[in-house]
Amino acid sequence: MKLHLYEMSEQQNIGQSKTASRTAPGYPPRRIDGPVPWSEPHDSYQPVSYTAPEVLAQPDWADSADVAKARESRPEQRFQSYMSEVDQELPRNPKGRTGIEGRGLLGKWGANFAADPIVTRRNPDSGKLEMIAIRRMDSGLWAIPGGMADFGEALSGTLSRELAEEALGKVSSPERAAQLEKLFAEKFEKDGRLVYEGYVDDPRNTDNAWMETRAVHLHLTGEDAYIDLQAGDDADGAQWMVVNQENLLRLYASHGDFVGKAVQLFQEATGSRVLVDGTIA
Ligand code: RP5
Repeated sequence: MKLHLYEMSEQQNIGQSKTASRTAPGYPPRRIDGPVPWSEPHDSYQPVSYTAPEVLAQPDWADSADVAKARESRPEQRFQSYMSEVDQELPRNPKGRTGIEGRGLLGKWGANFAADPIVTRRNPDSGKLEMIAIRRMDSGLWAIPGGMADFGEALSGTLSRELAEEALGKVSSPERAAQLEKLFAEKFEKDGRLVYEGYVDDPRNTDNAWMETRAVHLHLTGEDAYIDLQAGDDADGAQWMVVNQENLLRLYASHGDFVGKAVQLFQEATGSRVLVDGTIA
């Protein structure tokens, strides 16, 4: 019996799956395979402290090194999150210990917010489900073309901007990319479906700074499904990638889980089945 695609990942708890790569560039060794829930006793836990020099230089996307000052700069002087209440003194990773304290490469204390556009099509020749994927320069891993966002910000514009920058050639063909960005903003607004909101098991996460995202699915049909992809600034590859089990397991961070969830909802909405090799039956 052929298993349906989503059955491969539905038992996984999103945000808790172990990623292939736990190390971000420049990070010291973590010594634990986290996140390990805080509720599990660990008497000798000694995280290594690391905040990247580019974060400490405090560019406009980064907080002050003084966590109290960072909190004061937030709306209502509170750290925000799509998950549980954040500890207001020193934000603490809601999934547990990571082996590193400080902020690593992440600019914000607490949650660092992103938006992830999951754009799919049915390949007219192969009949398989495909998604827009980019290869990240930091890890060399294929990923959803997501990017940083503000907490709670309107998503359509952010999703289409990230897509244009990373996969539609905003730098190499700016006029074409601008048209597509507008088109996608309208499509996300009308047909985008929020499939996930919360923690990302990102290799940059630390005990005090972590990624959270909102992932939105958009399925393209007709002429829109033939869009050519061009890698942008932060990517050295862009492709229509077959949504099969092997590819999902290799995606960056929790991205395979997000796509699995999008596939599940797609199946429910259309009454179709997506098989393990990506075929839409
Ligand atoms: C991941 O990092 C998110 O899911 C999103 O895809 C991405 C945002 O970070 P950058 O691509 O801007 O580095 O955690």
